[in-house]
Amino acid sequence: MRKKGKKWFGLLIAIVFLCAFCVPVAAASKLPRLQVKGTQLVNSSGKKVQLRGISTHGLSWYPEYVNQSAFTFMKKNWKVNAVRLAMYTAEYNGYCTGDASNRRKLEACIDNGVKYATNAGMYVIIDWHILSDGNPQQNQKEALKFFKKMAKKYKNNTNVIYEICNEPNGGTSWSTIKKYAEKIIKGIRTYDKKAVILVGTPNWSQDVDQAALSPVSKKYRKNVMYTLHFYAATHKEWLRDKAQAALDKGLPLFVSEFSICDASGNGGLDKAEAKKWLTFLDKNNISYMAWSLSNKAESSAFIKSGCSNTGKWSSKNLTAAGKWITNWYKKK
Ligand code: IDC
Repeated sequence: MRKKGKKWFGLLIAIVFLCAFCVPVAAASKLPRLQVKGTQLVNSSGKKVQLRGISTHGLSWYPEYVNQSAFTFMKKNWKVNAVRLAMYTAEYNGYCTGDASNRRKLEACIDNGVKYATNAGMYVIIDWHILSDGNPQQNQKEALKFFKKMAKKYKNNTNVIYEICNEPNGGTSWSTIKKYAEKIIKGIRTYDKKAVILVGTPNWSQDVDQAALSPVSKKYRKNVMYTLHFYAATHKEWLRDKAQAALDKGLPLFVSEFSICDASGNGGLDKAEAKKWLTFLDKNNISYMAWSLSNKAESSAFIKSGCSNTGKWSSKNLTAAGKWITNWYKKK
């Protein structure tokens, strides 16, 4: 009898241990891991994948849009399959300019964003949103620390993508960006060997042709894509020509931010040019993320400034850009 009791006790202990170590803390993503093959984003069985989604505005400005109801709604009703979490580094309570409690708030917002995207069945981009800090080396130490922390935390989340510098500008050269990128990629790969990493390009992520002449070194090239940003009322055929030149050289591109107004994020919409852009991107199976999920009084915002809903929007709640872009998404 005593022997039998010991056996059951042993089994119980084993089960408790197994549960403690095997049950994940948050729901794991069921989405397949993505990888980069040539210029293409593909899933684990090599099938082409195109992400079409929406970027938040700055997480410090509009954290209220990071909620489960909003993310599930966008997936179901707008047919998007990805969301980008834009965390400014310098502007308005930026990660590198705000205090420690602000950092904790931003990291909590990212944790929640990843969780909500996972529950909704979407891919999620963690965006280090440099802007007035146009040279990414300015906050390289913080960036490295941040991305190592993220990579350690999310290495098993098959739906997480890292965007390491939104828009280098102010004359920052590709060779400077490339040096920064290699450092950060190395840091991420210490923990996360597989996730897709997006690298910004010179001149507000427009000069992809320069990156194409000298991509990051072979050692760091796996599952890396380069970002191209456009605002349809400002950036036209000449920027698509740069994109085509980069593609011709074999550079994998990802449009992690675009809108159909002008580059200020405001002004009139150019729907004809927007149609040309998105047709070009669809033809080349390039992923794209629209700016922005907010109700700021500017034409790039999806939600009307008078609307306080932070989810379950009706079409009456959407701005002209919000309507046009969600209609485009829904058509596919
Ligand atoms: C803009 C926002 C605006 C905010 C400003 C901060 O729309 O509300 O006050 O940033 O400087 C980008 C940037 C993106 C810009 C956007 C529009 O990545 O941060 O957002 N834009 O100017 N690149 C081209 C355009």
